[in-house]
Amino acid sequence: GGPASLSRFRGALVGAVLGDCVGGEFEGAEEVPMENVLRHLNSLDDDTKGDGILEYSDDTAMARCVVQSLLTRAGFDEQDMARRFAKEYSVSPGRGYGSGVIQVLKKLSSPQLSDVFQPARDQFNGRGSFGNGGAMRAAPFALAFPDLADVKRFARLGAMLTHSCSLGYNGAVLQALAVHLSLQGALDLPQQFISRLITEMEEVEGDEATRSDARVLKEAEKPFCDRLHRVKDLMDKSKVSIEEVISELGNGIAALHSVPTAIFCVLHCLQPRENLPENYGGLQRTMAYSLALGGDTDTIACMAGAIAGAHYGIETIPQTWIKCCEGAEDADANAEHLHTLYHQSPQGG
Ligand code: F2R
Ligand code: MG
Ligand code: MG
Repeated sequence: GGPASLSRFRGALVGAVLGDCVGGEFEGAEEVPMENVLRHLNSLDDDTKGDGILEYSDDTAMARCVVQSLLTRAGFDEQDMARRFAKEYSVSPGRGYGSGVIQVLKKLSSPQLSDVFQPARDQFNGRGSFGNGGAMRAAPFALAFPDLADVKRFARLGAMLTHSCSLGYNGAVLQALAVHLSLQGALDLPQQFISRLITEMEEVEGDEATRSDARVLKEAEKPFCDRLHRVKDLMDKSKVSIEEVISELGNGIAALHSVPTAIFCVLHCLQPRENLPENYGGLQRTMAYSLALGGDTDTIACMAGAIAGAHYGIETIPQTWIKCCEGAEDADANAEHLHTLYHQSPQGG
């Protein structure tokens, strides 16, 4: 499809759910042989499996809240979104939430709460969370707002409801920017895509909060820009090992150690790769590769799935995979509503 086509919207939202559902199998695993990944993915083609057999986790649970809030309020409403996060957690607490964020979700359900951003600010002795929980649910912001400045602003605020450390919310901004650019067809020119992300993040990370958090956490002055430069260096190499990707970019629960990794997974899988099946399309390659990195596989595959889905479109996702994943059909329907909202905006064309 062309820029911001319905196919790309559906691919992005369904790709994210698929990543979460198929990635859950390996979350936390230190080493994941590709053989095991392919066995897991091949099992999705087994007709005897029930519908929605692979359950979604917190990644999708929170993304669904973001989508419902953006659609119901026809834009960003922090009170409404916070209420939905709290309600979702109270109804379904067993979705594998991070151990810190649970405190925020409990506080957000208090009727006495006047500032919905305060519980997030109180996390980790006032330093705020740098986990990837803001980034894992950031894709819908790119599907609701056609204007780049809005995508940045609302992805940041949406993440700040649970993640007040700049290394947490800036990861969400980067993820939303990657989906936004992919939706426009920017992955047709991978070098320009990564350069554009670096340019945007130079501006995003140019503030005092980023400088101060980076200093305290002993990271580079602009941590995400530094990682994106590493992505660029890895792209330029003819051969890259899994070990190298993990040591350069990470595969962990911090946004800094997972958002640039997800972006690399998408870029690396734009072309066929030696150890991936020849009959796989680009989105399937991206899923398999993300899982083979181990670590925070559900979240890395979820974020990579959104970016890749926005590039390849819904047609490249096997129906058998969609059927196996809880929430994938809902995501498909919601993508259509977001597409309408996006194109209703004056910038949406
Ligand atoms: N939590 C998981 N998976 C592991 C266990 C699953 C569950 N217990 C089960 O077995 O079912 N996955 C999900 O969590 C990640 C998103 O986490 P989020 O929302 O960012 O949570 P949190 O608690 O804010 O941060 C995660 C951890 O990061 C460390 N951390 C964050 N900020 C810190 C800081 N300023 N100082 C020190 N540590 C900090 C803490 O260890 C947090 O617990 C996704 O992977 C999702 O799939
Ligand atoms: Mg999860
Ligand atoms: Mg995870």
